[in-house]
Amino acid sequence: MDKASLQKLEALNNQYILNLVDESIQLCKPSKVTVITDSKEDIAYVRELALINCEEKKLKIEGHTIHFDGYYDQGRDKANTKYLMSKDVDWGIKVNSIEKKKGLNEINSYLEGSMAGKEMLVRFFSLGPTNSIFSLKALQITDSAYVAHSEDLLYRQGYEEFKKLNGSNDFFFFLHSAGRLENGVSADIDKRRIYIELEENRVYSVNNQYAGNSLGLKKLAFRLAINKAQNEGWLAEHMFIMGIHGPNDRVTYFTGAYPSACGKTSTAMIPGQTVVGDDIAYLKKIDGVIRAVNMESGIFGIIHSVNSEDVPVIYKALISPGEVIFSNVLINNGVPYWGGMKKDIPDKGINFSGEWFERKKDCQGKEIPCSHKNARYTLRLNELNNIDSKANDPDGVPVKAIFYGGRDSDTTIPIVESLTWAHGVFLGATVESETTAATLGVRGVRKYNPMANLDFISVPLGTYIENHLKFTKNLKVIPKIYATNYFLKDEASNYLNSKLDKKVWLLWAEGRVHNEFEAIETPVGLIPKYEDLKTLFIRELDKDYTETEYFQQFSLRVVKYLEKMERMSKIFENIKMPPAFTKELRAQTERLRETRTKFKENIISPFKFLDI
Ligand code: SPV
Ligand code: MN
Repeated sequence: MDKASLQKLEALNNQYILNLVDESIQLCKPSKVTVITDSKEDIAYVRELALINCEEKKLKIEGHTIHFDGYYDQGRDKANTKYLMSKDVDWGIKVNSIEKKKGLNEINSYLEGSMAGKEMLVRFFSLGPTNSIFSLKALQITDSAYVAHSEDLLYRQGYEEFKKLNGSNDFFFFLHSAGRLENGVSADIDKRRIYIELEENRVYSVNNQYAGNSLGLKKLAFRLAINKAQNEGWLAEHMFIMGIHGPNDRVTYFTGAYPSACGKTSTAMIPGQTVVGDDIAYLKKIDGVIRAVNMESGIFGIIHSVNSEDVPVIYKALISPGEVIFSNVLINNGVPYWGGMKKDIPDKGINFSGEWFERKKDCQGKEIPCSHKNARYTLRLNELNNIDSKANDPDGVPVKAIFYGGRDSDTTIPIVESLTWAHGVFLGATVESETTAATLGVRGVRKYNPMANLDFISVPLGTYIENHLKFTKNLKVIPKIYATNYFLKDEASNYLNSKLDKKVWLLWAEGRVHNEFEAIETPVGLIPKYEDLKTLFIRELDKDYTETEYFQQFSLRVVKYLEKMERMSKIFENIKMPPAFTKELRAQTERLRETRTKFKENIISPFKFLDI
């Protein structure tokens, strides 16, 4: 370590940090160590280093770069992400863990000498806005300038924040090495490991580059935060935060949890609305009001299907000068291309498989698409023209409603308002979705995903849900809760809604928050009235919304719903859940059964609930 770097470390006056850096150096044996502060020069150094290291390459448009992850490193590695546990815990859900000593020995053996001949970067960040009670500090050590550069775009600088710790060890620590590289990508994928030590607030990650695995601050810090939130009585959630712009310049803040590729970012990007965050929110009760901050300050978003029609705000940022990292897309002549961009794709170029040409097959004979389904863009939120003016407010924004969205072709209606907070928690806890490209493995299987958080819940499920149930204690205003499903299909497997319809659901919910619309009570919750949707479709989308469409979308598929309840009963049978939750599940099933008996139909028209 040179003198300047050492001085930067010492200026923090924190022995824990010195120890951690020292231990990491002893273990990983880098040839050089550089400490990065919040200064412009230091941040520019990281950006340049990613180019010098060839982890990123410049593209035609100013500020744009491309990064490739290895062919087998294109999504979160769930199987090799494990908690280091010193005692057995009944999580209620399947959670990967490994005995602590054994796990530490294993990962240390992979980290041993992993930075030989490489440069170690030491970085400081703030999760959540700086100068805020929400802010958590994060120390990242990595040998990947791409990781460090991505974190510059996605998180707030925290070197100055760390000074405020006054020597305390109350921060998260992440040690990452991409491991041995071949052609610029992690070569020892069989030794890819991501081990989380909850008690120590530490994560070790090795032999990977895909950001969901390598960037400590994203899903790994999120797991640590869920655990911390649980102990301190707040919520860390897989949620966007957005400002919905209603009539008369009214802005109403919503949060929303959706499993990967279920429409989360596209909801947060709906034209006319403003975005505070698109992935992870911290929620705290302040003076009887739930307030939320985006723990990030940028977006690591799926690029597939981002085009000028469907997600114009992001598309614009992706074709304008500014700092953007593209990953795992197709590059031809310095220009990025990806699936679903609604433009002609060249028949050759460089992509995540190397030299690519149309109909290229992998070694299993599977055709390689031009861009990976989980290819991404990384950019700062302030590159977008829909960033909310309170996006960096240290006090966060007041939350008036919460959305839970699943992906389900045959059961749940497009939008429903919960009957109560506890019913809303139940709706969130019973979200189902199909698997997506953001995780490795099979796609298209219906999976249960409570609060879209199954992959990240780092406390027993029952305790996690209990934390939600009791969150309304001492609140002056209780937010409304909505469940959405943008993926409902008819019998011929056609989607019943267009991609833009979600704008109407959101504005309906916004109106509900302000008591502007009545709702129809059904056994599964409160649904919109046809006339209100008709008005909103005309106002927002200039579209004539027919009674037939309403009938198809909002009919209660009671038999399918009962099947879902059966699936849920099976799942929760062996999980220790709070009594209030079990009561909701029983009551929901009972209401559906009664309705079925009463109407004697498998699918019940929404109009039939009007005069009950
Ligand atoms: C998600 O999959 O939910 C993401 C991307 O936001 S990742 O960083 O891979 O988790
Ligand atoms: Mn996510």
